[in-house]
Amino acid sequence: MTVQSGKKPSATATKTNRRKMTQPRNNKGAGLSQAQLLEMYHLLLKCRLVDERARVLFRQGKFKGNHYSAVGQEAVTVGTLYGCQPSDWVGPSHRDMVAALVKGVPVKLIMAQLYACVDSPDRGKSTPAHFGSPEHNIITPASTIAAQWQLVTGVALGLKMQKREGICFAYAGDGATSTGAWHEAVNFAGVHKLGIIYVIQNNLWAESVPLRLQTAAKNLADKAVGYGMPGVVVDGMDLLAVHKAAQEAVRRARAGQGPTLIECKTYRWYGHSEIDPARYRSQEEVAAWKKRDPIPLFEKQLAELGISAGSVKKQFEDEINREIEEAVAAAEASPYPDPAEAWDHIYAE
Ligand SMILES: Cc1ncc(C[n+]2csc(CCOP(=O)(O)OP(=O)(O)O)c2C)c(N)n1
Ligand SMILES: [Mg+2]
Repeated sequence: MTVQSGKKPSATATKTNRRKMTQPRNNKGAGLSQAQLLEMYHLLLKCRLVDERARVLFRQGKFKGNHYSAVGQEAVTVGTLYGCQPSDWVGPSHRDMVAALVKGVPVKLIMAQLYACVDSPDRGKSTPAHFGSPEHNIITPASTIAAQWQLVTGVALGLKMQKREGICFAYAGDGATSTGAWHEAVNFAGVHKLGIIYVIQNNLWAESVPLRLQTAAKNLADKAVGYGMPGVVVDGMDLLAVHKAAQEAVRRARAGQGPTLIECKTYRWYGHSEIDPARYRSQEEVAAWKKRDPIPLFEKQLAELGISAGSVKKQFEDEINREIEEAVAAAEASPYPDPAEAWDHIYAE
């Protein structure tokens, strides 16, 4: 059964209850304290600013390869990963470079990866979109769509067999759900009750393929029924709704009750990558989704909880931009690894 989650927040708080809610205790704040809500807001802004900067750097020719922007999808990343533990594992897709920020990775490492610097976690080996970091339990994205879910599922099986702490978060798009690898992974996790939160970022497009040519199913989360796990549909622009759905999935995973499939209805503002002008979709469609920008939506929710985002926004943006500037300067000053290193970490020694 698919559960619908993420209805729009109800009535605006009155002045009196707004004052009372400076430490939100009710359900509207998803059980989060004011400090936690502001931390989420900071992360939302950080994901946006780092991703936008990566787009500019790529177009300036500062790094090679490509960039797959997730601008517009930040509420999915922050909402699902906020509160994850260092022992948890993340399997991002090609679009989820900024997921690393929520896992606590400094911007400096991400820029080092984009520039293929000697100090990037993989020492310049992977394509820039494929950020992984063993130190942070982030699995380098597999280029083959949905193969990443098989890798994450394998990690979850390993954690279970070795009785190790931690759960896994796996990310993929709507297009990935049509591949055999996707179904094999989800089926296996259902059978073995693995601790995984599977997150589908349904942004309506897989490169130029629209969702209507991808599936006849009403909701992608309905596919969960076939694999014996809960399937949840959530408004992927609503940070608190995503977080609430994810927290229930996290609770199940930590309790050994198995995986959950969460479908987040979202949208990528830009083309599939920076070399895609996205002429296959209408300007009206893009404009309609931009109106549902997750950042102002969250600012409105904060206001309803008596928290003024406006009073901290500039300070947050300044802090983040400073970190970005330092990271870019470090990456530009850092050399490529020695070409002889290309053979390292390929064969067991
Ligand atoms: C098996 C396979 N087929 C095709 C590709 C090329 N490819 C890379 S991303 C992508 C689109 C994926 O769409 P979706 O899963 O919806 O994720 P999104 O890019 O929208 O985040 C394709 C076709 C690939 N990497 N692997
Ligand atoms: Mg897609």
